[in-house]
Amino acid sequence: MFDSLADKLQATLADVRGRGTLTEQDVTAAMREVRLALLEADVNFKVVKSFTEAVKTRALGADVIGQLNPGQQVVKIVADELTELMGGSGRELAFSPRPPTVVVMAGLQGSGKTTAAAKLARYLREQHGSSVALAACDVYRPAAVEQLVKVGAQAGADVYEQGTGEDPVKIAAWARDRATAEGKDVLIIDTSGRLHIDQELMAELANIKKVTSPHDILLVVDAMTGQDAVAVAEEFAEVVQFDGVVLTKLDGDARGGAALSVKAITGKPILFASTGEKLDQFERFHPDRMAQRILGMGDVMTLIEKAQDAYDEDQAAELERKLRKQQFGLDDFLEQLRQVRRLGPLQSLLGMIPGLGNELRGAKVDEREFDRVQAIILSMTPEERRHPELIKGSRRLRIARGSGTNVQAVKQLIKQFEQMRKVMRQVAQGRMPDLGALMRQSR
Ligand SMILES: Nc1nc2c(ncn2[C@@H]2O[C@H](COP(=O)(O)OP(=O)(O)OP(=O)(O)O)[C@@H](O)[C@H]2O)c(=O)[nH]1
Ligand SMILES: [Mg+2]
Repeated sequence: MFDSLADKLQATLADVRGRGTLTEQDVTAAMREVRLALLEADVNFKVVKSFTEAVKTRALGADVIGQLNPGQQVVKIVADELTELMGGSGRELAFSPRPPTVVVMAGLQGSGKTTAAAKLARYLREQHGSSVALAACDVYRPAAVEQLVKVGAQAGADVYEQGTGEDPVKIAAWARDRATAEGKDVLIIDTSGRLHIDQELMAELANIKKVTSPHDILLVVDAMTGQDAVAVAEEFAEVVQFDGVVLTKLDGDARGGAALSVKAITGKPILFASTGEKLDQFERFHPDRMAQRILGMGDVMTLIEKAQDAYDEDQAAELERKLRKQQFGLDDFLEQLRQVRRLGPLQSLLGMIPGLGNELRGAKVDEREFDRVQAIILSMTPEERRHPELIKGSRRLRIARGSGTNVQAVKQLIKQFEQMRKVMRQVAQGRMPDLGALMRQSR
């Protein structure tokens, strides 16, 4: 996502970043490029104008602070302003002290409301341990109730439904009472969408709001529709007070215009971002991390969180013990690779590592490489896996044959392993490894 914007901004700012001194002309020229990049990304022109003006004013007025040179300062100002533009520090759902917390999902037809409702339910269950119920208040589309029942079950949430014969406002009120009676922490109400905003839809939403007193009304916005999405959000904001935005289909949005404009135009923050059809492709939206991702500063926090989710703490402790005793072998290496694999496609992970992202984004990661590595390690004896330094000459040949690879591949793998072990020792000793240097070495 945001690929072309990211490339353009990074190119412009790479130029500025390296400079020791910056003149007003330099800043003006850089801002012209930034302006073009944002407009091409389909960011609302008013937003672009105030954004570049804010950056320019701050850049020209800035004193030389701390360790940063003027070029680096401009980059930092752009990052700060991008963060502000997307909502500053970001926010969570407004949990009610008296459960159930009620959340209403609203939005145009096909924006992703039903999917997002189930994703949010799953997220709340996993991240907050909440018990969640979903209310089926879309009675107009024939298959809408079944769809919610299906995704709700996948998300581990109860679905409260009364088929399609009942009035949605009545269903909402009934669902609220039932969620209270059953002691649910959160009730998420799925509503129907329309092709356009119409009075009927708005009246229905207003009535659902009246009978359920929701703590958050979330507007679900399809990022792929760019400026249209923002216009819709603006119209909604005029008629129904919503509290925050769920941005969907970011995976199909190469430009990023909606993400960058919606907060500035509606004044409402983006709470969550959806990046695919699967239920786990959903995360809290962090403006600061998104800004850093756009500027190629990586997204280490998201990466760390993903890693923590997939990581078993006992295994981590065991690993640390082995590292300390210098017993980290190829079996452990293989286990690490398997862990990383569980995080998701390598391609998407690479984009989150600072400095690597941009460089490697175009490169194709070959997932089959993993299978090769696995085959090689599994062709070794347990002794060899513990002491890879034993692997020479005839052993190397045997392993290559056993794994259906060649001697060169075995050599390469052991070299990579040694490098990884070195890095891990540094990390265990509290030193930050130089990832950039490591990548250059291993090519
Ligand atoms: N690629 C991608 N597809 C998504 C995402 N979110 C939803 N979809 C797909 O978009 C389509 C519409 O999603 P729904 O959740 O049914 O949308 P809705 O707003 O409930 O639609 P209506 O109930 O008809 O108004 C489905 O095919 C989803 O799988 C996303 O983040 N990425
Ligand atoms: Mg729906």
